[in-house]
Amino acid sequence: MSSSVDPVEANLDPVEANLDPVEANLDPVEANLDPVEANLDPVEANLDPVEANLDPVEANLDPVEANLDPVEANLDPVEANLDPVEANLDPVEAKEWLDSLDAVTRNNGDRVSSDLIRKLTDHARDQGIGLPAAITTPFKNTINPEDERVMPGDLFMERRIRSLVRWNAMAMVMRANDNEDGLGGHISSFSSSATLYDIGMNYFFRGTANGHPGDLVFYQGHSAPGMYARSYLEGVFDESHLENFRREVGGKGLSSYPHPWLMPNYWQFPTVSMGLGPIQAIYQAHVMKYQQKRGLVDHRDRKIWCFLGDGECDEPESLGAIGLAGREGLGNLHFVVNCNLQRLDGPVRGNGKIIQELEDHLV
Ligand SMILES: Cc1ncc(C[n+]2csc(CCOP(=O)(O)OP(=O)(O)O)c2C)c(N)n1
Repeated sequence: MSSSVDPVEANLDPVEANLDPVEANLDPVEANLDPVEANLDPVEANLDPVEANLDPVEANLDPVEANLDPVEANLDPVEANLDPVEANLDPVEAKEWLDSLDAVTRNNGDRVSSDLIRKLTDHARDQGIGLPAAITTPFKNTINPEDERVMPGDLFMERRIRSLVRWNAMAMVMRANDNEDGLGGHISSFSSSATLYDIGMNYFFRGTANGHPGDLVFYQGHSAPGMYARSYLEGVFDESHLENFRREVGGKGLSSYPHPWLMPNYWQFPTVSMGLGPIQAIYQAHVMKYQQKRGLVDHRDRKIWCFLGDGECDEPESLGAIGLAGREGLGNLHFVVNCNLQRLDGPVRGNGKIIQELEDHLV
């Protein structure tokens, strides 16, 4: 059919009229045309790029949204924002493994699941399969609730004593700061470790009474105010000692930090230069074990406790000799790390996970 009439004006179907829909300015979707042939951007045309058979990279689509397997789409998993491990796994197979593990946990508990993973790991290692570095304990609570013992003491009285200790430590430091400009001293290290020390004092540390040689404790240097406040309640110090915090030179005062030269009858070890405590504790434990094994000194079941800060762990001395403790199996040594996530100059390892990172070194 030939006609001098414009089919659009004449309101004719352009397809029937055999017109190019692009020239006729028609929506190619309505005109039922292949957008690729019509040379249209499939995103504008609102077409599924998979149906339109377009390369999602050219179409500038997120392959995850386009529901494409990034491996097939030949994308860099990092650019595609995919976990590279997942990008390497068959998702169906991976899900089957995860479902199996969930079933074991549901039916037999966390511990059996954990043992199973350990067995699997040992098996893989025997086969020479490379494994990622492992974090091995559920740090939120390393003692399973069913294994927890009931605390034997009077918890309410212990809490009351702890509150008095905290209060006195705070008052002593604040007064020292008030009374003399630039004297310094702070309370935050002890604030975050008061309960740790309290549990140690009440249940674990042994003195020399009853003929026991006594445990050895390396206190975190900046937590000294808490130790003084407790000793005040025990009657070791009177108020004038607390009034002279950080002014021990005249005789009746308390040194800023632990040091046996400054307070010979009180402190056993110097600790405040960060890293000093932990490295001394490791070698102390090493020498004591050596003496014990050779029958030179009977230390019985003496323990060495080392309290340190999470920021302090960045000092090379802190963990530099920790391999020695592992190799020699120094079971007489306990590290207690006060992970309060802060240090004087900012957060501890800003974007890191300090508890897991330290666990990796220490467990
Ligand atoms: C070798 C050394 N460098 C610097 C200092 C100064 N300093 C005192 S406390 C502190 C940060 C301590 O942080 P952390 O170990 O996390 O203990 P917190 O007080 O947070 O419990 C620094 C850098 C120091 N005491 N020793």
